[in-house]
Amino acid sequence: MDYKSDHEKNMKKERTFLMIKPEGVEQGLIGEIIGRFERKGFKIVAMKLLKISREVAEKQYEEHRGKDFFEGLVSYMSSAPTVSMVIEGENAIGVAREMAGATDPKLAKPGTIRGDYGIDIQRNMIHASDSEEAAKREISIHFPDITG
Ligand code: 3AN
Repeated sequence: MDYKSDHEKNMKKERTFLMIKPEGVEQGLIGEIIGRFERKGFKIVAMKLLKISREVAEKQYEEHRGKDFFEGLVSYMSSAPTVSMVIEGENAIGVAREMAGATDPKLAKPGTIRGDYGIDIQRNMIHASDSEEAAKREISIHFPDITG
């Protein structure tokens, strides 16, 4: 007999990958952004602040290779420090995407990170993995040594 409610059955403990983009670090919004995820109940399981290499930025955005914004995006993401982290919690992938908001800050709702702080479609403050597969792939790119 399964006594879980439908709501509970739809909950799934997940890990997702987040990155605070250069403008977030530059504007002193690291604490504000991380705080949102902590207050939502997510646990930070890995985190680092560094200027990523161009190679890592290319791997991160591999699916966009060939698009007109790819070159600008990888140059930008490897131009200044970013904060990479892995968070864990119920439905972390979908919830973090909702908290990030629409890709274009002009269209992102107030109350979302991009809606509140995003500057433009490239400088949209945060990256959040868009699927289970992407989360796995991105965690392994940025945290190859993660255990537990
Ligand atoms: P999301 O980050 O919301 O999943 P994607 O996967 O479509 O959005 O795009 C990845 C990243 O590429 C975005 N976060 C943004 O920084 C950048 N990007 C997307 N579309 C454009 C665009 N038209 N011009 C410049 N940068 C873009």
